[in-house]
Amino acid sequence: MSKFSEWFHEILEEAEIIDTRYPIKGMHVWLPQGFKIRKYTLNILRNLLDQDHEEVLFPLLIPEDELAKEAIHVKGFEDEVYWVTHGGLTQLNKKLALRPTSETAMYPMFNLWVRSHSDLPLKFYQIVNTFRYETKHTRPLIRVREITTFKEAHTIHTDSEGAENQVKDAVELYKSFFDALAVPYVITTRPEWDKFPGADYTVAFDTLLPDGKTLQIGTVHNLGQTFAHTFDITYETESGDHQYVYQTCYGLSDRIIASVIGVHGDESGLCLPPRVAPVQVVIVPILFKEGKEEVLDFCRKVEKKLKTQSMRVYLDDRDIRAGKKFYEWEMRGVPLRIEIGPRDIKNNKMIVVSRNNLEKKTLDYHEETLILTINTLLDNINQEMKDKAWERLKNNIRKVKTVEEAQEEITESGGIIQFSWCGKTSCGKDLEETLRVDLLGIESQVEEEDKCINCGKAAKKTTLLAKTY
Ligand code: PR8
Repeated sequence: MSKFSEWFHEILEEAEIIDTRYPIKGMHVWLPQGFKIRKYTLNILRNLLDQDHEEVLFPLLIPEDELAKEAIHVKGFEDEVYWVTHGGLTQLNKKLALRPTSETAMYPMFNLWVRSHSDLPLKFYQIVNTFRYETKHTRPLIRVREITTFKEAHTIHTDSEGAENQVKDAVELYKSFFDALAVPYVITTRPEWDKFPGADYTVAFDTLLPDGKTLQIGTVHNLGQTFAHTFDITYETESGDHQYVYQTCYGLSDRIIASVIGVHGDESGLCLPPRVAPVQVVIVPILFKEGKEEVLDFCRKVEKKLKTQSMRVYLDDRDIRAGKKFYEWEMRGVPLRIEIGPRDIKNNKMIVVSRNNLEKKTLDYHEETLILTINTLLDNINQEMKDKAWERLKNNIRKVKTVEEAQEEITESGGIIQFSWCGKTSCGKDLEETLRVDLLGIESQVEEEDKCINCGKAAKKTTLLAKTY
């Protein structure tokens, strides 16, 4: 197990995010602290989606014949489906699948819902659990068999341009979402052999974890008309013809939480972006025998004041050493700590410590401007976390000109390798095998003509590869 992997498992336990002792492999329990981080993360996501999507909720079970209808899709998932075969002691006539994703649950209903061009576009999403019998090594939040936080959006359009534009919109939406979490990413079009089963193409977001491996944290799929044909989803055009729709879908999972934890954490533990931290500000009174009540009263006043702005504040007045409290709140990733002692009250001062860099500052205390001061500090923390994470990602993308160079970089530094590729499947797969990595995909068109690092033929694409989770 790598050092990061160990750190990750330990912090999930120590910060009470997930309990991994549930007796089914790949299925875990969200603990209250983890559940809160998840809730605030989903609040950001819902706010973004609700601007032009409708939230819905479909059943968990999918009849076998519906799941089997779309041949390419079912082929992609056949090894991963859990089946319900019995109701009590009675064997079911028709097996029921636990959704691995909900295309085949939703699209038979879309067949009933979509009538006229004037109904379109339609944009739905749901946040549900899905089940995938993963055979690769499972890891909490990263590769699970019950994905507890599966956000899936599904859209329907009259023409291919509509679907194409929706892919771009979804990419923008995910950018805003990951920016709010201060999580950096690379965006690529996945190679043919790694696209979503049934999609025309797949665009993916990957982030880099501290051990130099990338984690796919979001995907956007252009489904074209494949599912529309399979599920006979048509609309009446203005002139009265019937046309098949165009569709997209895009998904996120528990990995969004894994990325927040993995990207920002450090040797002191979690480091949470203010917007998703269950406690954003902790107040620690510095108590001496004398003047104890006065300090506590003052701290309560500060707590009350900050709470009026619905800031998530906690006054830690437990009767234990302040140092122990600092250690604990740092481990839990609370973005800002305020320390107030008797001398500070006398001098109209307070000490603030930012979790992201553990820097300590003494500030003037003014009741009127307290909220503004704290909000500014939280905003700065978010920005600093974002800058630092982006810098680390950028510093770990290395351009190579030869396969040997790629090999060297991957072995010595890990991270993401940028190179030129002719675009042929055979060359791409060759590289994956030789280097024991995954091709993340095509980043952009190379401006100048270049040569494929594998076959030496003309290359029109810059591509990224990495060791992946
Ligand atoms: C779709 N259909 O399903 P996708 N554990 C954690 N995260 C996972 C796992 C797992 N076992 N498997 C996949 N993910 C489309 C889009 C509806 C919505 C993550 O797409 O199969 C992937 O990293 O690409 C991906 O980002 C997301 O779930 C969506 O899965």
